[in-house]
Amino acid sequence: MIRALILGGTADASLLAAEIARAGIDAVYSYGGRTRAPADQPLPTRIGGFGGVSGLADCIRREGITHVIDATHPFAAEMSRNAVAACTETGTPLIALERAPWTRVSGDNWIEMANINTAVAALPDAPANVFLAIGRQHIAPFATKPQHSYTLRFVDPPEAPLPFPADVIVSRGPFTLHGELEMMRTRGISWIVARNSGGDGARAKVDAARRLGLPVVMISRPQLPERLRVESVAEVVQWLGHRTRLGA
Ligand code: 3Y8
Ligand code: NAP
Repeated sequence: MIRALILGGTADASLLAAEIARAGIDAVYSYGGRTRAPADQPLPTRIGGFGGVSGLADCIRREGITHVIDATHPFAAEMSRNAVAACTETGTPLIALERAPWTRVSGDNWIEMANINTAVAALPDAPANVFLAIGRQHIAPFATKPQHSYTLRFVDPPEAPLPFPADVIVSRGPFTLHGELEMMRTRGISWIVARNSGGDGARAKVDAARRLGLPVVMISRPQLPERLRVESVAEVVQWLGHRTRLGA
């Protein structure tokens, strides 16, 4: 009897949850508890960390989980690493639902950097109008370049003082090309910093930057351990041994 644990928190994870609920597969959806009001899911939902690898392994045993689906974000590296370790420890089948990274197309002006710290170095010394589209958790390193005027975008209003003066847009996405063009034009944005999240929910800013001829500091994804990885909901549902209406 299948009982799946979905490590969620992304648009793809929501699509997967809908398909799993429709197929009548027994499953639990899991959020890390990063946002105040995460989207409702059509499955029993838990919110908050597990307590590391051992906490996740205990949850798998306690809940009688037979399959784990890592549908977290490509930058949720610690969760993904813990999932590999806990599933190895408990002998639980694991699959990752992970969208392909965005690839540069003609007209893109990307400066590809390995991580946030090197991304700061990629910004010019001369003052610029920088849109940091990387959320809330990893903005502190940009305090080392206070000459720029920064626009940030958070899911929830900031609770703590910001590490540097900045204008904060509060919006959870997904975002549209029209909305991104409007925002960048009215704010006179001249540089963008983004993570290569992939997927459609956040790529509008990359398309808008191309349209406006703006440079994008594109932060590459962290290295993750080897694990079974697919890019479609249908492949996950098939892996669970079910057929889907998605025609797979
Ligand atoms: C809590 C669940 C949906 C899902 C929306 C996707 C699309 C918008 C792109 C920009 C980039 C960013 C950020 C982003 C994207 C979708 C998707 C995606 C980027 C929610 C969600 C949770 C989170 C956590 C949050 C992080 C933050 C990152 C904002 C829900 C809305 C910047 C990643 O305040 C915080 O602590 C926020 C933390 C991790 C990165 C960061 O370091 O700040 N996502 N985002 C999940 C949980 O608790 O388990 O609230 O409903 C999900 C979505 N985020 O319904 O369509 O790709 O799936 N999320 C990045 O790409 O750099 C926004 O602004 O252009
Ligand atoms: P992370 O740094 O990889 O994980 C840090 C810790 O948060 C994990 O070790 C785990 O705590 C807990 N955690 C993370 N995701 C969880 C989940 N889905 N269910 C239960 N616990 C979870 O994670 P993150 O990058 O902060 O991402 C947190 C959530 O936001 C994830 O659901 C992710 O899909 C979503 N998200 C992240 C990004 C991003 O840019 N990182 C973008 C969009 C959505 P314990 O060790 O205590 O188990």
